Amino acid sequence: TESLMAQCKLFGKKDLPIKYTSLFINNEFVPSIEGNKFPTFCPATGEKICDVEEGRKADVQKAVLAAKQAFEFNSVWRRTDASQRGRLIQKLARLVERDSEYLSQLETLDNGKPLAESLNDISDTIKCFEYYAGWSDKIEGKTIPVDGDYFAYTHYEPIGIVGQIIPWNFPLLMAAWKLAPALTTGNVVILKLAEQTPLTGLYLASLIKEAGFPPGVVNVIPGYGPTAGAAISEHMEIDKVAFTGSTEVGHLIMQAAGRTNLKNVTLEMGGKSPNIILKDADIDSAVETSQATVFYNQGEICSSGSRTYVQEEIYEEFVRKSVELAMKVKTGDPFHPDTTMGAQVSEEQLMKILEHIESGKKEGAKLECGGSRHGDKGYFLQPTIFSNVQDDMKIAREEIFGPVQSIFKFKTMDEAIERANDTKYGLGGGVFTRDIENAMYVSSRLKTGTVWINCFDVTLANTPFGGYKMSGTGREMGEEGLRQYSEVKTTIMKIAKKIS
Ligand code: TXE
Repeated sequence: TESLMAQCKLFGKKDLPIKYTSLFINNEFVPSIEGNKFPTFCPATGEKICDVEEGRKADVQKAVLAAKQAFEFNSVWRRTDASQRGRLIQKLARLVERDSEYLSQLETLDNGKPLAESLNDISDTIKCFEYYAGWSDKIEGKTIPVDGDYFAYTHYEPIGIVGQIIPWNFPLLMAAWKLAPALTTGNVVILKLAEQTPLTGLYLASLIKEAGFPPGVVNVIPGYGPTAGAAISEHMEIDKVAFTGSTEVGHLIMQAAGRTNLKNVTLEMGGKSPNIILKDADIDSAVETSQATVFYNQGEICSSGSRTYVQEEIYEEFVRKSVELAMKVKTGDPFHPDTTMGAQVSEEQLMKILEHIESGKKEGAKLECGGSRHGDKGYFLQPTIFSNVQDDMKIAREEIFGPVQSIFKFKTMDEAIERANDTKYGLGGGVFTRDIENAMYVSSRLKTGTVWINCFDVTLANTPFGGYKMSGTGREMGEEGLRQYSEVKTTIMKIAKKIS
């Protein structure tokens, strides 16, 4: 807390040094080719922090050339032992740890989330690098007992040049989720940062160089989606694109891959995750966790449990307790240690959330608390709760991506399951109950990539994460995450007179 107190004094001051604002190509920080720059803003004040070099198509091309060279046969990277790749990633984890105080401040400045949450992100970032570092020399193929005089085996090879496009809600952590599995499997990367939050990713680039990765292995491009992002997804020499962001842009990325070189695509997109509270649940814990999943990170979480389904017997009590709890949220200065909710990332996101709130009111949901902006500067919102939400309302169907809890009432478990699955999304889902049979019954019927039982939004480096339906394709994290960055090669060799 003492260190947090010291850090909170920084708020509003412009003395947090911003060290890196240019593109990172071939282990050098370089200006953009066309000389464009774009501003990045502090969401807590609405003020500009600094200008950043804006990467476009020509810069992506330059990064591809660097990556291509780094991936040539006999390059330093291709000749690096798997265990050494792991050591480099471990080193990167240690450097992030060394600079975690600075990185957390920079994240809070650029993204608007409370400092304690930025520190959590940094800790998860370190765990992600550590976890994948350990895999580097443990990714094993098979020998396969085939018929005839043949010897057959498989092994995993890197896919090659990988484009990665990340969002702004967990800027550093999303970079780690993308980089760690790609690097442990030996790929080379072009990482496009979100235009709203380029600063921590650029700082990370400097740590990548310091850790000792060879030039061209990781290239980092700050820039916009329709220019830099599209240049990646359309590039004929990029072998794979991994994306986290809106479902709308996910469509564009898959189309771009389809139009061009059919590059391998993994997508992690939006959600409208159901959270089912059965009447026998530990109600206080269910209230607290259900709220945390929609208020944490200002509600800017793809797997947020944004549809809270509560069984009718406990509905009134659940709503009342949720409102009481929301009253305790401390919104404001994200550098202040008491703050539990920071600012939305941008004015655009703030406006989008306010529009959703208006539509909820208009369509007849009951606004229990919040519903407006908080304060007169920055992009803050009051924590908001709607009850009596109906399944056909806009706030029940579309991703809000803000601190808005929608509480629905249901009668039977089967009804709740059916309504929970009635969505185009399928990222996360949850159930709160003390009955193990009901927990397993619901869990097996939710059409979602992850199900949480008596918890929500627990995401770990070791467990796969991703979506069913229009929430995604492919998985990140865990052993599954490695497969998304590997080609499996089968080798079949003729041998003389095979015996058993
Ligand atoms: O997302 P975009 P936005 C959801 C959330 C949010 C909504 C819109 O509901 O309110 O999406 O947010 C890059 N080709 N999520 O507009 O545009 C862009 O530069 C290639 C959920 O910020 O999808 C950024 O790097 N790339 C989500 C990244 O895509 C393109 C996190 C995400 O931005 C591109 C963020 C293009 N044509 C938003 N256009 C999650 N799943 O966690 C944009 N980009």
